[in-house]
Amino acid sequence: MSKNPFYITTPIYYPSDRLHIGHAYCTTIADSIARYKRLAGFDVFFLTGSDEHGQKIQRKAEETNTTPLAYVDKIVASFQQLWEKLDISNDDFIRTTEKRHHELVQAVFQKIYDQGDIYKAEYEGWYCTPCETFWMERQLTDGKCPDCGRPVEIVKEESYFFRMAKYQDRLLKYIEENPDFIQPTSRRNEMLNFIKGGLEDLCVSRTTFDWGIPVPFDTKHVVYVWFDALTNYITAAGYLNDKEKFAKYWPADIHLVGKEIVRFHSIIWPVILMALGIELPKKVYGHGWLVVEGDKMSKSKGNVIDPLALIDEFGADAIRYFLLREITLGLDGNFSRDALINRINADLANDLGNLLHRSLSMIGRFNGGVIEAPGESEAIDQELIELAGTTAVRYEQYMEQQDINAALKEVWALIGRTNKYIDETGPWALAKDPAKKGRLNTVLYNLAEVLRIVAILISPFMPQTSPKIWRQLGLKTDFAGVQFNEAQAWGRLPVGTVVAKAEPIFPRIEEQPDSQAETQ
Ligand code: ME8
Repeated sequence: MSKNPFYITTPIYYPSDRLHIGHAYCTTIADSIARYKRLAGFDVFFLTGSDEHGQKIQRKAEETNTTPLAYVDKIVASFQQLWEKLDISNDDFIRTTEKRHHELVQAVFQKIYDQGDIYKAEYEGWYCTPCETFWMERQLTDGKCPDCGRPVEIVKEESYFFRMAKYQDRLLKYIEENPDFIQPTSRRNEMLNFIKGGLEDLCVSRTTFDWGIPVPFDTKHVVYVWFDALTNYITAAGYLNDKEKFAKYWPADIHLVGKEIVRFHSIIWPVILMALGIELPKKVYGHGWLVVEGDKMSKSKGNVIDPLALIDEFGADAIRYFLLREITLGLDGNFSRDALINRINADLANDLGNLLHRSLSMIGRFNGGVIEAPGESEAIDQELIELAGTTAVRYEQYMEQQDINAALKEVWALIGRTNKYIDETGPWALAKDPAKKGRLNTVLYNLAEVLRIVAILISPFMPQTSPKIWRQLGLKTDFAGVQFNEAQAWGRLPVGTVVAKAEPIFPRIEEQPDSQAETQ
């Protein structure tokens, strides 16, 4: 039976600088959704990449006396290194400087021009280079970019324009008829208001610099970097080049992006697709921003958090867990070292780590490491088994709505309940009484079984931890082949399994909350 396809993307990040924890946040969310979907049996295509053209990159290269390509090559290598260390399971990495993309952008631009939706005129207005965005005088805030607050510069040049205004009514109707298209709802409302304010035709070429894809029929122009960048999503899906792949994966299921670029993805991108006669993506999800100790990250403030340093210090899974658990998707969230350490100690070392350690130690001590067949059962066991069942059901519902935070809370509620189950059933007391052997076996089996289920449920978030738990439980199957439905069925743990010696999976971090070790 062929699997259902699922296509998810992150923004393609600018290689103007190394990536920070905010980029790692977005990519971790997308990776967790992709991993969950694979676990649930989907044929997943997960794409990330780099957005390498434009004035901002050209200027950065000039400042460092290198060519733009040499400049981005180096930074893109650091992206790839970061994704590897963070255990990101992307299926493709697209660079907009690749031939496959260059050719596709030219073909798309030509097609839209040929059908009369791109025309030549003169652009006179403002441009924010850091955001690579055109603004009209009336849109500026105190003469500055309304998105980032930085100075804008005047641009006056011959340009090609894309007839966005023509598509305004169709776009509005589409958004109104598809309430899921822009999420969360707050972003959807913003976009609806923006469109109702009137769409202007968009300037889609530049002539005052050359680091971009030349307009095929007028090569003194380069294609506007956002037009070029957005198209990456169809390049990688095989548009015009791989019919079968494109038919399978397009339309994308989710474009996950930061809230500041929802506008590009839910207005400019759909109109490009409408002009091409291609279906629109199913969902554009705008996640919130990560701030650091309450402040926006910026180089000038010196508070930019390097994810590589954090991974080296705490491990990828701890960082992934923190980002996913601490911040509710769609809302802004705070990154602080203290909060990170608290989460590692409380949730990972204490709750999860102790559950594993206590359970395996008891199976070792009382049953020689063998998971015996359960004996007598009591109401408290039934309650635990039911909770494991409802946890998997709710988890699935939350993950289908991309509510990762809520899914994690469910898993931790099960972990918390199971730790309490140990205290309430008191296996150490049962072990002293030979008449209670059957009861002891039931409790120990249930503990191991909850851990088996937990290992599956946390695997999209903590891909290195799950196989460790699996191995410690003595399970012989390869964790990579596990499917989500195995977490929904109680009693899959084979009787007779011999557990390994308990090894701590998350050691406690002993650091005073006020100490400031280097993470910058
Ligand atoms: O906008 N908190 O690239 P970019 C959370 N090239 N997420 C953050 C963040 C923060 N503080 N800072 C950045 C671009 N991000 C374009 C995209 S797509 C066709 C082109 C994440 O390098 C967030 O997902 O500026 C945001 O949308 C993205 O990085 C912007 O990355």
